[in-house]
Amino acid sequence: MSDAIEPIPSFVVSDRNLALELVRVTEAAALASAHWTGRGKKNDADGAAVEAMRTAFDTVAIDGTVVIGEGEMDEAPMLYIGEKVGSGGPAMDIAVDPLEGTNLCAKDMPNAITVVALAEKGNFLHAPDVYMDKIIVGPGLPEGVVDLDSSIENNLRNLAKAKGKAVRDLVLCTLDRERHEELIAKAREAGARVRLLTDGDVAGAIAACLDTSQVDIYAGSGGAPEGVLAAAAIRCVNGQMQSRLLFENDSQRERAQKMNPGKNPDRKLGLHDLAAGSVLFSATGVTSGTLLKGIHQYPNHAVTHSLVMRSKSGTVRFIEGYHNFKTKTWTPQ
Ligand code: VTB
Repeated sequence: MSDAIEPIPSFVVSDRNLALELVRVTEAAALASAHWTGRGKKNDADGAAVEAMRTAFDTVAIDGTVVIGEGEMDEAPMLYIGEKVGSGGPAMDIAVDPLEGTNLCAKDMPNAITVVALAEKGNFLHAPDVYMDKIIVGPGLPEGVVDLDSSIENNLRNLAKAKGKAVRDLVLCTLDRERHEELIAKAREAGARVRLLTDGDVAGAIAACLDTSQVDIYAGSGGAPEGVLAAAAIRCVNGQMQSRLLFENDSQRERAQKMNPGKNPDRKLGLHDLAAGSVLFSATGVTSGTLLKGIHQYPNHAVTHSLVMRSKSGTVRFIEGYHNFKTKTWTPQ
């Protein structure tokens, strides 16, 4: 019998290491955009995050393709859909939102985060920049306890029963938008509390899966690309999500069809339709919120707070980073 130690399969190694590499990517974007916190300039904040994230990707050992990014090649200079990133390695698809909540950062309001998710090639929905109807609950509940096509009253009733609570003890989270007036009114009429977000439905969706946030359910429509990022996170914590793309006209529907040939663009999408296979997720706080603390700035250093997760192991890590401005290099080495 040989004494040789069984080698760990290469994907497991790269997968584990990549999770930590990804934190550096979201940290870099958060540190760059934090310079613009509260300065009322959302485009500058976003631009700084995009550039820092793009640069940070240069040192990540993957052969990455952006599938959820800053837009089409002709509308975004960096991190556009189809752009190749990484220094070489396994073929991976990348979903990014370099600054989720540009307004939140510009106005120094809670919940601005930087976000990256990674999947093996072909495992993220190619989501066009349209709205997506979403419903999300956390782990440990019977499959299908809530349904996108059910009324909010029914969903709240079923969820309360499954959680052994009364509907009045439930918190529903949604974006504060006119289009959600009916949803909000009906949820309140049914007895639930409603937590309203001005922006940032990725953080809102994840909140529904974490006990600490005191959110029981996320519902409503937000960006479809944000839906894919949320799905990657929800896969890692074993929550439930159902969604559907919402089209305002035929050309939006045709675009979705072109991006996902052979698939009905109006179909109900389960969690695995959005993010399948093994996925990794990382987010870093820019401004403090329910999910993460924001960047804390000091004269010679800054502190970052990040959340890193892997679907394969289900491990959730909260990572606090101390960044020394005297020794830190801002270019990849
Ligand atoms: C959400 C939210 C984003 O857009 O997706 C939302 O997560 C949806 O669009 O932070 P509307 O603002 O049109 O409702 C943001 O608020 C901004 O991208």
